Amino acid sequence: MVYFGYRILVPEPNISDIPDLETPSGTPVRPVSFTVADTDTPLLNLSFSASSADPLLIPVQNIVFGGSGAHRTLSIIPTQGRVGTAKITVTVSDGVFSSKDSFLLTVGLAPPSAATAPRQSAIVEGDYATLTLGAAQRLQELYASTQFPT
Ligand SMILES: [Ca+2]
Repeated sequence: MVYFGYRILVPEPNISDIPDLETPSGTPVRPVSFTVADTDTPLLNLSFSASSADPLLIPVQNIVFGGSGAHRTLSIIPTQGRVGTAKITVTVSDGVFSSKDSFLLTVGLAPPSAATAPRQSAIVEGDYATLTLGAAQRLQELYASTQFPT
């Protein structure tokens, strides 16, 4: 018995290189632009997916695609309070063939921000006040001033 096989040549979609990215903890990555191309599939029919090597740092549902046609964007929101580096892989599929591009996303410490002063009405003489420091992401206690004018 002879089997005849044939192969339909469908070129795979192409995705441009996405560079490694960096963002402070809990801060959305500014939308990254990339381009796609396909010689035989309408760009409208391309589908996108992403995977994260560290789903705790970068949950897959926090990777959102935007744009249209050849020009697409990628928005990523890291988990609040987590730092580290995750390999993100973006896959573009035309329904038959697919292409991937991977990059590293580094989530660093949040930039220093002004301490949030407690409401004055909450401070009692001789009592403790709590300040939230954005940079350290932790609570620090300060002794409330008892230097009242006499
Ligand atoms: Ca194609």
